[in-house]
Amino acid sequence: NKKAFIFDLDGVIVDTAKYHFLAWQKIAQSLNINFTHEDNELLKGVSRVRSLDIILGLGNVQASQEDKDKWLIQKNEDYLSYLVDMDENEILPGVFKTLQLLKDKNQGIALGSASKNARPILEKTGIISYFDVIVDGNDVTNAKPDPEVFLKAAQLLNIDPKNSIVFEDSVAGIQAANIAEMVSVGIGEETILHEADFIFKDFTVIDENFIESLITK
Ligand code: B16
Ligand code: MG
Repeated sequence: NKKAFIFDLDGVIVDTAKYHFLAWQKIAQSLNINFTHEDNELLKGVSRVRSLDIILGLGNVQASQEDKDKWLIQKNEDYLSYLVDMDENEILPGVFKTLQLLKDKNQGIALGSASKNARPILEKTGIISYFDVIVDGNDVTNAKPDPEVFLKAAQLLNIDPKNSIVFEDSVAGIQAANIAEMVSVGIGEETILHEADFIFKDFTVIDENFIESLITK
């Protein structure tokens, strides 16, 4: 029995959401827009371009394409500066164990991320070799909650969407998995991710029995 296990990146494998937040907050502050941690939930799993539009919307700010392009570059440069010192210590608890378990059980492992910075992050943290397939923000045209990123990952693994499991920390990502008719596993808070088929606070509470039940389902 071979299933596709598709992992989101930010907020599931690494806690880069905090760096995205810091970088967006600088842009928001420079535009006098109040941008809170709560607002940041809206940006999780959402593309860079769409994230900026959401922030501008919060402040009712209209901007030219030229300005937007400038802020997008600024945001990414700032974000990348937080990643310079990134190493395997930034892998969230229980992730290595889960990836190794899936490898031992000969399962398909894919990345399904909206981020255009996914590959360097996987390289720096030393886990890129676990992934049979990587689909990221450079490979898709439709952002989550569109299921394109997950469907593409399953297709590249040659596994039916119905035999695919998605680990996600964002509402948009859970919705994408549900639309694709994949099993959705929320990593984070129950109050936020209630649309998921299963919810766990992190990978330390995901045990072999649960993984085995997904494989034999
Ligand atoms: P980048 P994920 C998403 O990654 C983040 O959750 C989201 O906050 C970010 O805007 C998006 O990637 C784009 O990232 O600016 O690096 O291309 O959660 O889908 O892995
Ligand atoms: Mg995420």
